[in-house]
Amino acid sequence: GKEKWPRGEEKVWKDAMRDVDTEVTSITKSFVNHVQTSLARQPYNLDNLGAYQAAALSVRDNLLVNWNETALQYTRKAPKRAYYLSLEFLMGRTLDNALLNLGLKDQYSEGVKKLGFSVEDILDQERDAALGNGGLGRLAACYLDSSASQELPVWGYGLRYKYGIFQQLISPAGDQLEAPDPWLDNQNPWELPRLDVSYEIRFYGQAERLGDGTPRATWSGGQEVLAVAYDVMIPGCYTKTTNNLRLWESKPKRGFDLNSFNAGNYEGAVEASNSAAAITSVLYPNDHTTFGKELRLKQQYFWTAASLADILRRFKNIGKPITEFPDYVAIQLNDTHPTLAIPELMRILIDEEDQPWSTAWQIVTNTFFYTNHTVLPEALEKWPVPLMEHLLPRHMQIIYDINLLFLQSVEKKFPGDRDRLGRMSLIEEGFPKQVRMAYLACIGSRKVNGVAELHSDLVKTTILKDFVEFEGISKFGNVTNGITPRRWLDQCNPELSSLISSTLKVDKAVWLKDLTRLEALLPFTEDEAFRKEWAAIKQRNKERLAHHVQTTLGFTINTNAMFDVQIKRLHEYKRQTLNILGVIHRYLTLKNMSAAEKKKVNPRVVFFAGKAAPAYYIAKLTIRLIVNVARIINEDPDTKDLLQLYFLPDYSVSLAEVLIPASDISQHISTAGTEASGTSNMKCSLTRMLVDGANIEIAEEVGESNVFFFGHLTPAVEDLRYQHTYHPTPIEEKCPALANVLNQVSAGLFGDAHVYEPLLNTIRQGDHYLLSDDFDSYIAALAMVDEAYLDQTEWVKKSIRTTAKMGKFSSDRAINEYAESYWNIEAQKIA
Ligand code: CJB
Repeated sequence: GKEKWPRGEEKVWKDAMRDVDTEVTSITKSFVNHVQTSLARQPYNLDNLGAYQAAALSVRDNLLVNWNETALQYTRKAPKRAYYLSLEFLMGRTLDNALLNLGLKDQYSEGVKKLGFSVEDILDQERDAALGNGGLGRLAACYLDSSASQELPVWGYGLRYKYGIFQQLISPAGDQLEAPDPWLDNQNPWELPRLDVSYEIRFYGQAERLGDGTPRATWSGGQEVLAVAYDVMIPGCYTKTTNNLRLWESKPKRGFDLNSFNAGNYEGAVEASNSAAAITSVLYPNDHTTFGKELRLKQQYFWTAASLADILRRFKNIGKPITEFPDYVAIQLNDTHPTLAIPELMRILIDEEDQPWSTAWQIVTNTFFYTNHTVLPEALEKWPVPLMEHLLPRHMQIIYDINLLFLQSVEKKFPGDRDRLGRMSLIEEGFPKQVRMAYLACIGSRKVNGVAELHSDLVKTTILKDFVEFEGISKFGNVTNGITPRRWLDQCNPELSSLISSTLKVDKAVWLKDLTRLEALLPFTEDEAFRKEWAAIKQRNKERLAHHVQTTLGFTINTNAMFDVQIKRLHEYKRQTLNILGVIHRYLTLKNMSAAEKKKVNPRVVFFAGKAAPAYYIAKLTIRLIVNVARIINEDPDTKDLLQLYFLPDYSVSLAEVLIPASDISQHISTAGTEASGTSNMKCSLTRMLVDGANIEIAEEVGESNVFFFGHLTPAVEDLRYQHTYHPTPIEEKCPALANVLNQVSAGLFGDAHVYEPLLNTIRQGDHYLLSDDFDSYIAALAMVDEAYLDQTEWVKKSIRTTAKMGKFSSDRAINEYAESYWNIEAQKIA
């Protein structure tokens, strides 16, 4: 039938349009006003997308008032500020988060309902801002939320990629396919273009030392492009503080080369313009890998140079001498991606501000802070010297100068230790020579930290060991990661949030900003009514996920089963392969069970979600195996009531928001010592895991009885790898259960007999990630989980206890540690 227009109550529409003084709220008026003016749409036939845009613009008006107020006060009071430089910000959606932080969700829900819309449908129209790959990018987003919520003067700086992380599709054969993510196609109401804020950024050209006894040089020629600012509002939770995330877009300095055009060369005329625009066109979809790609290096310089120019301009407005720069500015380097900021600030101070070398170095090393996010060797950035010399000739000179002085001081402290000099040099010998960015970030920073206790210890004892010996231990610290409880509890699990508020009799405005308050839930583990409600909410969240999967993928999920999730980037070190081989083991075991035995089995649904880097062949093969195992076992009448398996395509922040509240157990099963921290382990309330990353600290907090450990520990890893290389034991002998699973896959139980050999061979030969060492203990841990789940009362108690003790893992705690121990900045009350 025909839809009724207008939707909702006609009188409300009319009153709002006429702007007469009725009960129509200001929210309704501003919504309708945006429909008519900003969107130029007929109010009477507005669709959900239009309604989303109108709601977003109306909420944005609220944010802008606070955002201006915040900026004004920062300018007036000129407190020390911190800047978070990250090549990735995995923001997800904004509208729901903004409504909750502003405390306006109920009013908006009510308002749009009268106009004929449901707030859920409207929220669902928003596309994720997916300007990141995984944990590192999501951490940056959580830190922005916490900075604003803790009223700290922190801005983010990043790139405005036209295409975010690719959309993941699964082919009929089970392979990952990548499609572009044109997230800006529907316009983005959350950004403000600042065409007035732009900087010229140079590449290539010639650098010439003045040779006048100063360290100065000139840098000229080459290519110049423009960096244009786009600002994204970052609202704090129940506070006026609304910070800024400034994203740079590249543009040609001159849109069009008129000379070429007049000479009949149209292509030449647009070429320069295209190559400038290409710099911010796409997010590199790699995780934990480095590629020596010129365009990636261009991105890094473009972004750090624009951000520094902007920061410097703001500092100069205060009117203080340049030597006081570190008293007003702290810059956090999120991994090594922004390390070029170090030679860039040196260049500005020396060539443009005419500072002596030692003063410049003093300023630099008091301004920057460096966070390392991984000790995996393949992830440590190195740039070929010839590429650097070509693209950034002046910076390469400066890096050589930094290195010379640095090695001289090492030689002074450790006279004659040639090996040490070679190990510590910023330049790695070889063909070609390469610049070691982690070392440059380390020596150019005031402090260096890892992201969990275990990981920070590894940083100090492995990759930066020589630097600890040279610079002293006090420069090296730890800030254990955290997650924002606003998005990962209040927003994605609203029923649990209100149960907590009503049980604690504390407003969420309080406990959401001091998550240690959750400890007061502990006594309620003994309250049966509370436990029932807790379990009922979990059940409804499982049904919500099942509904989502049903409507998007057409699968029917057994919601009476335990939901077991592994949701993260696909990587060999994260061992999704161990998980899928464990699922196959379970399947084979079930196939051999009698009907009576099966009665005692607890049904389980295993979910995988995550993207693989497009060029990561083994990771993609793992996805293919998961998809094809799912096809067989979900159709097998012998087992399908007891075991289901799903690979949910296109993992994203928004999908995580549905998956996480529905999970009974989550898997964090990386090889010991390889996962720096992990953050999904903090998002899922009950976790099973290995002694790795932040999991140890989680177990310390929540108690070992509430987690499931298995496998070898970090100190054993090196020895085991040595054994694999020099005294390998055949898998048949070492781990018959695993050998059997591998053989079944090889034999074609899941089709494509030959296809999986390269994946299986990573285990049969070398087994760098120690699957064969940990498999038996992993299976035993899974059995313990089954056992524990049978006692539902105890299980729910575990879940409550775990949640109650997760306070430490709020990103508010983490950001306050950075603010106090690193940046030395203070909260600013915005009146
Ligand atoms: N991480 O997401 C990435 N990408 C990298 O290239 C290197 C590390 C992750 O960073 C997270 C935030 O610190 C950590 O929780 C996670 O363990 C690490 O793999």
